[in-house]
Amino acid sequence: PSAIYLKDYKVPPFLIDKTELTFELDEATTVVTSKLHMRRNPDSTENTAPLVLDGGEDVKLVAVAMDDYVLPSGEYQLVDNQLIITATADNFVLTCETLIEPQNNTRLEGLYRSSSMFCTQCEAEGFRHITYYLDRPDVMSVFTTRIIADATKYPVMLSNGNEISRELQEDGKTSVVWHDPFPKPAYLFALVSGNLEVKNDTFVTQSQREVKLQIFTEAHNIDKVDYAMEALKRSMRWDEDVYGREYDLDIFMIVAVDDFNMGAMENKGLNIFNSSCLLASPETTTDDTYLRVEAIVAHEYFHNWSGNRVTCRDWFQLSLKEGFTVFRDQSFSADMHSDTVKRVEDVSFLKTAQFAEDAGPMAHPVRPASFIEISNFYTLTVYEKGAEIVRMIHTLLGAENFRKGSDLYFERHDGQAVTCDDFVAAMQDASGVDLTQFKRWYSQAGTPQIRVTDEYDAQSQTYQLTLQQETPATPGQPTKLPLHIPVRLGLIDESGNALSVSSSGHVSDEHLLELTEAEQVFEFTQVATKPVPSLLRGFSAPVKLSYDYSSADLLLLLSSDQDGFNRWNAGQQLAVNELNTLIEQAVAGETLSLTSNLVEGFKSLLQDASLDPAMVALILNLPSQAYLSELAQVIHPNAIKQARQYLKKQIAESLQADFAQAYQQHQVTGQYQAEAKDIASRSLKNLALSYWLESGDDAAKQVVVAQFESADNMTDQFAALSIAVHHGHDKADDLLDAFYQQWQNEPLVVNKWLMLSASREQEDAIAKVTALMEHEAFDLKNPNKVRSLLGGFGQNIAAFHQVDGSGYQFLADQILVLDKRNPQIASRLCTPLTRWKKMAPELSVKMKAELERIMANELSKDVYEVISKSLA
Ligand code: B3K
Ligand code: ZN
Repeated sequence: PSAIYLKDYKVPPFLIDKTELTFELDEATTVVTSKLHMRRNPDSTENTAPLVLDGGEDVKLVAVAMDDYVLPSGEYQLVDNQLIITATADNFVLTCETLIEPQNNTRLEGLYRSSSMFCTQCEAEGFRHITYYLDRPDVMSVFTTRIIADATKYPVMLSNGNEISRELQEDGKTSVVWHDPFPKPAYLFALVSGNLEVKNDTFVTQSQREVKLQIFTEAHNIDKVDYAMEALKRSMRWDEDVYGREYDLDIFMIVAVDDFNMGAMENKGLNIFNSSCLLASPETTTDDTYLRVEAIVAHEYFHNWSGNRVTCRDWFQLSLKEGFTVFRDQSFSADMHSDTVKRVEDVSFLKTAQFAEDAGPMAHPVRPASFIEISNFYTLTVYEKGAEIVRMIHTLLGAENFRKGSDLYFERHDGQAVTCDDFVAAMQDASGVDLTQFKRWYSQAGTPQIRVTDEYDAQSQTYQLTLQQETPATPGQPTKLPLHIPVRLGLIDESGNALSVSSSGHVSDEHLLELTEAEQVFEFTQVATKPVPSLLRGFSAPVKLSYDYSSADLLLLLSSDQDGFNRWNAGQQLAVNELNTLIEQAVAGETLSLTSNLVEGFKSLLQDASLDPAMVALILNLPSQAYLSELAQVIHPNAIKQARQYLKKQIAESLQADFAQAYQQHQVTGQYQAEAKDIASRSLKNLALSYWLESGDDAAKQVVVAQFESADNMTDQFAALSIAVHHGHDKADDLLDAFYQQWQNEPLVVNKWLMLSASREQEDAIAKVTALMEHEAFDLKNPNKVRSLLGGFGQNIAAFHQVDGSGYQFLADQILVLDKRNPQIASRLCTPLTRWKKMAPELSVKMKAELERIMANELSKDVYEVISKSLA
């Protein structure tokens, strides 16, 4: 397999003005007929280039004709899944008939079967598995789609746009035609057909147009779509209010499918969702999942403008739509719930997972310069770091100018396929803010590090901050240039009061510094007393910032900073410092002992009634195994685990009474609601319960069982179960069994059970996971189940990191099996193994050996790219 490069981009030599498709649906063999109204692209210099259409090894060409002239086999070639026609006119209609096999499509790209229905997934390059096409996002076409099927089996037949006809044919089949007036690239094409139930609603847009809203599921799930429907309406309203964006078709449809490689897909007018990201009910869905459903419904809806009306020129520009849309959905969720809680959760995820990616062998810029398989680049870097870039633009421009910029972007590029540069240019042109240097964020990989030192002069009441930035080398990028980094900060005095100080003639208790040099000094005057700096408020840039805080400084920030995000961050830093000391002790084989006053800090948090319980829970939740691994120079998984367990126990024992009390205090009464206030109480209550049980109090044991048995919602029931499983409750086995018995007919709940069971630390964990793969609840064909079971196993530190390498071997075996069925899923499973260089030496060699074993096989492009780059 070979790489393709951004620098080689050329405009397409041909365009497709209209695309007419006919699907004669059949499980075994579906006939696809396409009529492509094509012409040479006047903007291309390659005016004698042959016509090259993309296909797939699973597409069988039956016939091809040009303007009704059926091409004999000598007048076209099939090479490497491409259809090549040398002699073409300037304008012509190309007709192709192809055969595809939906029921044998295990990659879940193109047209495939999911339980009883037909559905599609075409992003990024899935359309070529349906028929030969110019399968690239800068070829935008107006689609008309005819679906012919047996309506007794498949009464619902959907595609993009509006339904324009439905008729019964002479042969007894039904023929339905859909027309989408908005030109779109093939990756936004969708088709769904099945025996589905529908929930209907309407939305009246700001210009008073009535839009029909429909959510389709299989019959047994239709009672779980109310929350998604409400979330959709909130998203539609929010996009009008905040971005001035109105929905443009008369109908908007969402379909839930059980087998889906990712979360969801923003096909024009017909979003397709993984059922795990759409369905919700209090009894079966946890708070986290409720929020996720809302965020993903919003995300896919927002793509209608940021992605569909304005799309990407090429796949290197993926973050143009993904980074921007993630920023939009994050802002939406913040507005619906708590701004600070949302920011903490997003940053925590970024620092754990995206920072690890940016420091690993697959590190790449937000706008990658090359790839072997684009599916591998739907990454945390493109999505989450991409969103941070847009957020920094928002910070640098201010809300008002940012809105002017987004208005200009949508107006200037409506109906076009554009680049990240076009996005930045609109922001710059609308605001007058120079973003030239800022654009380096798109092309430089790696997490920048900022070192901060300070100096206070009491006499002149001046305070100086020196900021140095450096971005580490990443694969293919040995040296880096300084970035344009917004650093939001405030200064506080020793009692925790905000200091109003002057910087560049501007007096305020908060300032925005713009770091653009490798080293820069910022001066503040009128600083009455030696301050403690509260740096990078709200995490104003995706960087690793270090400043030599004392424990006392951190406790002060934790208790008094005006910025809620930085209070959390100070708490995290205190815990990280303590844990790192414990990890060192564990690695050295010493007896563990605490060195800081973290416990006292936590005690006052628990007793501070003025705080949002959600924030208290977030702060008391110890830094994860994964985050500590990201921070480590060399990862010692067992030492990290030991350190976390020890610290948790110390805190639990010291504050036993406080946790017992917090548990009682934060009970939620009344009907279940997925709203910030209740979610906050449940999160603190359940966190308190986990500490309380860890403290060894027998009363807590009974409370765990009682909560499991009496809970009227999945959040509380599953929290009780997880606590029992992870804290060695003697009833853990019974509860796991009871849970399965209760929920065996709810696949999404069973998936949670699979994940929890696989993550349970036991002597014979690998055998247990192997047995689960044979369990009736497991199905290798279903991506959600694979993710649950193998994802859970990845969190099972003792099992996955067995010193004999058997955990790695087990995962490698599964990757090899899955690669034959579904390369995208196989490739994603490789991630834990790619971290081998950072592992403790005895583990590192074992991991590497498994990578080499995988590499010795015939691999998909997807897995090949990840494994070969990891070994490089
Ligand atoms: N755009 C899709 C992702 C497509 C998956 C590619 N393999 C979902 C989203 O980001 O909205
Ligand atoms: Zn997206």
